Order: sequence, then structure tokens, then C-alpha cells
Amino acid sequence: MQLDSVELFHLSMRLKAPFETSFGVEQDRECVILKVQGEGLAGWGECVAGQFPGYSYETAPTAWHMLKDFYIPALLAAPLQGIQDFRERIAHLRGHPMARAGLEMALWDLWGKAQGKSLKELLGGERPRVPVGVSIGLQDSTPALLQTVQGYVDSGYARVKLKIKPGRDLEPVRAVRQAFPELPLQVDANSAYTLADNGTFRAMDDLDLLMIEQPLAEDDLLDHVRLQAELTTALCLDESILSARIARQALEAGACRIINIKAGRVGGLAEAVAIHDVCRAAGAPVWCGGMLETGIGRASNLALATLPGFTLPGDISASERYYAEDIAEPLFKLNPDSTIQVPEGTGLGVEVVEAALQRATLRREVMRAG
Ligand code: OSB
Ligand code: MG
Repeated sequence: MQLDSVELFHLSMRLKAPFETSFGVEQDRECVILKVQGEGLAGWGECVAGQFPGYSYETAPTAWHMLKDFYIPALLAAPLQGIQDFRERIAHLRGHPMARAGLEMALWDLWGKAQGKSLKELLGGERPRVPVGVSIGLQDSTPALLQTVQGYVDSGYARVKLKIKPGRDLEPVRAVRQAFPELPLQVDANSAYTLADNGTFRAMDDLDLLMIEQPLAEDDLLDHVRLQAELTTALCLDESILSARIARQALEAGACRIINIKAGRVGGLAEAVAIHDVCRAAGAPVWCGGMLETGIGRASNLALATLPGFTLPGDISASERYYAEDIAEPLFKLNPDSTIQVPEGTGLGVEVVEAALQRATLRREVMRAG
């Protein structure tokens, strides 16, 4: 396929409510949107690197640099033979998974449109809709948290994830468990603890949680093995799982029993599928994580979550949970059974609303082939 151009958009979008995690508060979410054009078609991708390096070392500006100076020139250097061709061309470039994943997503969208296939079909997905939950940021008080949880339960979310950090863990999580005894509930620490905090997690063992997500540091598989051995609750790794190889090693070592898959974190949808396959072979359940995506990244997450190993609800909430104005249509709505419909159209199956995209754009640049 002959490619003509790649366009980059650095976006800032106001969240409906600030999203607080153990690494900081986000009110205006940044990302880089990519538009790849060729043979009369356009493919869109979303790079989930944000404003500051809290979740990972990447930021929208570091991703912009990697895309502009390395990944896009490599892509535009020759006609595209397929996704694997692109992956091979950039394989010698180290790191920056979110940057490469954003561009790869645009190629999947473009490839799907060229082949007349949906991303779900291209990835080998099966289901027409996927079970979802909601991820709730740290709240200012326990009463505020209870009210927020009630609001999401009332709007139909059948699984809730609570963010925790040291000093804001046992008390609020216990309160939610007490108020919602039957609610499928899990927590996410975003790497904020050390093994010295094992007492906190042992106490959580009594709260009937689905899982405890990423309690310890990203580069600390060994202490996760130790912590998992002390708990009956399953650990789930997010930040630590950067490739299919690490996923295999984490499961083999017993560092976790569940894996959160995010295409951005692992360098793209192809690697995400490879992680899914590793986990499926090992009998470990996976679910699709989220990075507060726009409709573009949300469509990609939904397609990924149709693969058969995604047996747990994803952090893929309805569009209205995030932004007053999204940049893609149609908006994703929550069904009464806490599922979301997966787009049927070719590629990602969404249309970008160019006026909304423009309103959110901080800077924009076009790179052309040859
Ligand atoms: O750790 O899963 C996480 C958002 C930003 C960065 C990291 C995480 C999250 C979420 C939000 O939990 C999930 C969503 O997109 O709704
Ligand atoms: Mg997480």
C-alpha cells in the first residue's frame, strides 16, 4: 500500500471530572492523534501518552518526538506491506511503546478499511459486545466516594474499580464493600506500595475483591511473586507487563494471576494479541485496561476485548463518562447488562468529527512521503 502522509495532532481535552490516581490528578487529558493517508483512505490512531510521566515515562511530547523523528520516517520510507512490515522496520528502536502503538493503531484502521474488514475481524475477535466496568479515581472523602460509586451503579456498571494509594486504601475500600456487599469490586494502586505494606494487602484479603492491580513497582516482578504468595486475592499486573515475554515470565513466576492488557503500554495491538495468546495458553484471564481514551482509542479497546481470553470486564466505559465533547462518532453507550457494543464498520468503525478534533488541537503537523 502506497502511503501519502501522516498527520499528528497534539490534543488537550477537558475531562468531565478530575481523575486522581496514586501518581497525580488529571483534569485536561492530553494525547497524540495520528491520521495516516494512502490510496484515498485515512486511518486514525490514538497515542495514549499524556501530559506528565506518571503512569509511564512517556509523555505526549516525547511520543511526538519519537513519531516525528523515527517512526513516521521509517513508515513513509517504503510502501506498506502490512502491520508486521511496520513492526519489523522499527524493531531496532528501543522503548516508547505508546508512541509506536498510536501509529500502529492508525495502520490497523487503514488496513481494515482497505480490506473491507473491521478491526475485530482482523484481530480474530468473536463477540458483538463486551462486558465493561468503570474505574473510579481517588475521591476527596469516603462519603463522596460512596456517592460516586452509587452513581455508576445506578447508571448500570456491574463492576467497579477503585484507585488506592497509601493512606487512602483500607478505610474507603471497606466502606464501599460494606455499602455494596455484592458488587464485583477491584482496586488499582498504580505501583504506589512496597513489600513493607503487605499488611494492607493482607487486610484486603477479607474484602472479597476480584483482584488487586499493580500494587508494587513496574520493574519489580520478584516482590510481586512474594506478595502474591501471601494472598488469596489475585494480583493483576498492569504497568509491569510490557511485552508477551514479560507476561509469560510473570505468570510462570507467580507474580500475578490476571493481566490487564493495554495496547498502548505494550507497543501496539499486535503485541496485545500476543499477550492475550500467552495468557490464554497459561489459563490466565485477561481484561482490557483503559487510558481515558477518546472515541478512537475506545473503539480499538472494544475490538481487542472481543478476543476470547478477555473474560473479565474491561475499563472501557461509555463515552459520556469521560468528555463533554468527544472527537469521534458514534458515541459508545452502556447497555443495561453492563456491556458495550463493538463497532461493525471497517477498521475502527468510527468517524472522526474534524471540527471537534480542531477544537481540541494544541498543535498539528503533516509529514509527507518522498
Ligand atoms: O492504571 O488503569 C490504570 C487511567 C490512566 C492511567 C492509568 C490507568 C487509568 C484508569 C482509567 O484506570 C481507565 C479508563 O480509561 O476508564
Ligand atoms: Mg492500572
